[in-house]
Amino acid sequence: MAMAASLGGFFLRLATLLCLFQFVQAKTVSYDWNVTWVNANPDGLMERKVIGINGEWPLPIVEVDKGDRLIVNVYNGLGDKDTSVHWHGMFQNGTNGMDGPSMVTQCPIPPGHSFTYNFTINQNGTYWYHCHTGNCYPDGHRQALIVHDKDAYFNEMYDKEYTITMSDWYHELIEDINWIRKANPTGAEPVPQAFLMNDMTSANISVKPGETYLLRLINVGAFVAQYFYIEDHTFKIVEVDGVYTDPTEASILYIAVAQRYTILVEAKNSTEKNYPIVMAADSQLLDTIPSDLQLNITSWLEYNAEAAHPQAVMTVDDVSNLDPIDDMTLVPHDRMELLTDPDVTIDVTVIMQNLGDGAGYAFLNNISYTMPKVPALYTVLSSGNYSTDATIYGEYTQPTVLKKNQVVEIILNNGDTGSHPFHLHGHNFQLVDRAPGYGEHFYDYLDGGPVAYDASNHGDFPQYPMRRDTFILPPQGYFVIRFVADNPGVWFFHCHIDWHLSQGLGMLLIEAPEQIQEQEQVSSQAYDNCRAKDIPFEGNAAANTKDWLDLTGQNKQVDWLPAGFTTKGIVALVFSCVSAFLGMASISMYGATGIESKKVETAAEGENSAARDG
Ligand SMILES: *[C@@H]1O[C@H](CO)[C@@H](O)[C@H](O)[C@H]1NC(C)=O
Ligand SMILES: *[C@@H]1O[C@H](CO)[C@@H](O)[C@H](O)[C@H]1NC(C)=O
Ligand SMILES: *[C@@H]1O[C@H](CO)[C@@H](O)[C@H](O)[C@H]1NC(C)=O
Ligand SMILES: *[C@@H]1O[C@H](CO)[C@@H](O)[C@H](O)[C@H]1NC(C)=O
Ligand SMILES: *[C@@H]1O[C@H](CO)[C@@H](O)[C@H](O)[C@H]1NC(C)=O
Ligand SMILES: *[C@@H]1O[C@H](CO)[C@@H](O)[C@H](O)[C@H]1NC(C)=O
Ligand SMILES: *[C@@H]1O[C@H](CO)[C@@H](O)[C@H](O)[C@H]1NC(C)=O
Ligand SMILES: *[C@@H]1O[C@H](CO)[C@@H](O)[C@H](O)[C@H]1NC(C)=O
Ligand SMILES: *[C@@H]1O[C@H](CO)[C@@H](O)[C@H](O)[C@H]1NC(C)=O
Ligand SMILES: [Cu+2]
Repeated sequence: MAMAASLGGFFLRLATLLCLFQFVQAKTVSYDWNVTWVNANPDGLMERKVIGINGEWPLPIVEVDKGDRLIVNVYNGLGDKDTSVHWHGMFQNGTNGMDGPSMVTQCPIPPGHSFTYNFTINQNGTYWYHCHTGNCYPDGHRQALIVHDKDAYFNEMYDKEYTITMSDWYHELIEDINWIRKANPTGAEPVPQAFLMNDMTSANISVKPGETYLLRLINVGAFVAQYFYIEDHTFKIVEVDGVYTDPTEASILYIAVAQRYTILVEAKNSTEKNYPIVMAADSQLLDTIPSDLQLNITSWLEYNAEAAHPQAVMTVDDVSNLDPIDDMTLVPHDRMELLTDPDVTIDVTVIMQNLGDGAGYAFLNNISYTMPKVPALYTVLSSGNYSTDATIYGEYTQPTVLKKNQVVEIILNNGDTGSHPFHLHGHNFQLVDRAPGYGEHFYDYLDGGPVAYDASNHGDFPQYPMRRDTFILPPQGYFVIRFVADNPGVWFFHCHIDWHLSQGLGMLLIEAPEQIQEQEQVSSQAYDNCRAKDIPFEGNAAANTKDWLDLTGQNKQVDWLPAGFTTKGIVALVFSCVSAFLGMASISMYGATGIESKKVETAAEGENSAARDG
């Protein structure tokens, strides 16, 4: 929106220092952010407390040029909540400690404390920033981050650009949505009360006849994927998650939370009409659809402010019958070739299950991610020559240690009937394989059982696989991705549906820990935040600095149901008792499946649910 232009009031200070580095002009963009509660009523249905910056909400869009240094001094003025900021899609190459996820690369910023994010940006395209401490961004702490590139191949192809965010919206504060509990054994996700475009229920995107517009589309929601189209207009995709694509014609997109698409739209030559820009929620994701929930949002390509602003005519059924473009068919403009066969393969399966407290949790294999007692980056930095031993990062972060420059393949199978947009920090990755097909085939495997990837029997991989940082795992299907471990750091791989992350759907990659030790510097301010919360910043996942391999006292997931399960048992359950699984698993059913029982582990101290994702 002309939002970018109206940002002036949103921050206390924007200092712009110009310096000349060789032949490249790079500058430093600095912000002071005071993060506080403010009130907002974006859907016109209910005013509520939201997380604002410098007294304002919607939050400021961050705009930088490629090569710039971004310095954001974040002060936590919330009073009652911890915070931290993740710069989604930024590689943080050499600055792992600036990545933002609490208990992965830093301690949370406690109320009354600050953390200065400081990193250079050598990437281009459309990104976003959001809080990454427990469930915090659905309370409004998320916004676009745009990296302009004076060399972009499509710069000459448009006249003006707009940023369009899409989001689901909840009326309750996240802390009041107590949903991981026995009374919700299926783990049904909270259903939003509204959907927003640019933090409003409709927006007017003003266009002039004959001109071409660059629209940067970002789903900053917590849960729900959105279909996007503009009536009577097609468009060209030119960028996906920071990766330029060959211009690719499309008429509808399916955008999961955390994904971005940048498109070129050519305006018509006449100003007679305004055209609906439609964002329609994928209602298949919703457990229930309240009758008063408006599933779609109409904004307008506004050619003529005086003319009518008609509502979209297509129904949600029509929309879901349309065939959004399959991101695997896109071609990266830089023609990076398929990486060679992997040096390391990580093969994990998404499972939703109940634990002993009767609540629904999420697992990769048999582990529901539970945050360590020491932020994993600080474990790397304090562990000396133990850093390459995955044991020290704890059992419940499911760590994999990678060696520098290994080709890594992740095979992700879905034993669950929901789709999961998975995000990897620190990289984008090649989209090597996925099933079932996209668009109208997306839900195909729901009719049968989960289908696991078979490395000895798959279709051809693309020669120039598309790359992105958030990729959708289809219901009961799989995907295969590859990347090179050329970015030393502790990187979180997790489902970006915030509800699923808090159920434990994530794991850690510890990439080139020896190089992390060589290059990473942590500020005293960062350690002060740990001290203020009594969080240890040395030691293994159990904060043991004496015996690095002794994890006694580590944070653990809630105990299994009394019968207990082994990985083998769960996978067998998922892949053989599918119809029962589809029926969504009553607790008594587990007892009846005759799975070998396993010794129940001793209860973890403290509150497990509070220890989940930091
Ligand atoms: C942050 O904002 C709050 C509320 O306006 C104010 O009380 C506080 O002094 C501010 N703190 C800083 C460091 O700017
Ligand atoms: C940001 O990082 C650079 C490089 O490490 C350093 O020179 C600079 O002092 C830092 N600035 C702030 C405000 O921390
Ligand atoms: C868009 O334009 C219509 C017609 O002028 C107006 O009623 C509506 O308030 C505008 N919406 C916004 C968000 O400005
Ligand atoms: C970033 O921009 C440069 C220059 O325009 C381009 O060559 C490069 O391919 C872009 N990066 C990606 C990942 O698309
Ligand atoms: C608008 O008119 C120009 C010049 O006649 C033409 O090149 C262009 O294709 C037209 N645009 C559309 C969207 O019809
Ligand atoms: C939007 O939702 C309304 C009901 O909420 C429905 O009448 C209308 O057909 C829908 N439009 C689209 C484009 O899905
Ligand atoms: C790590 O280094 C210590 C001394 O610095 C040495 O005693 C120990 O054997 C080394 N451990 C490994 C696993 O190399
Ligand atoms: C990180 O930087 C190194 C050079 O310092 C480069 O080789 C590597 O490709 C970069 N990785 C990423 C993901 O940007
Ligand atoms: C998960 O399964 C592995 C392999 O069977 C086992 O070693 C590990 O203890 C299990 N972890 C949990 C948390 O049950
Ligand atoms: Cu998920």
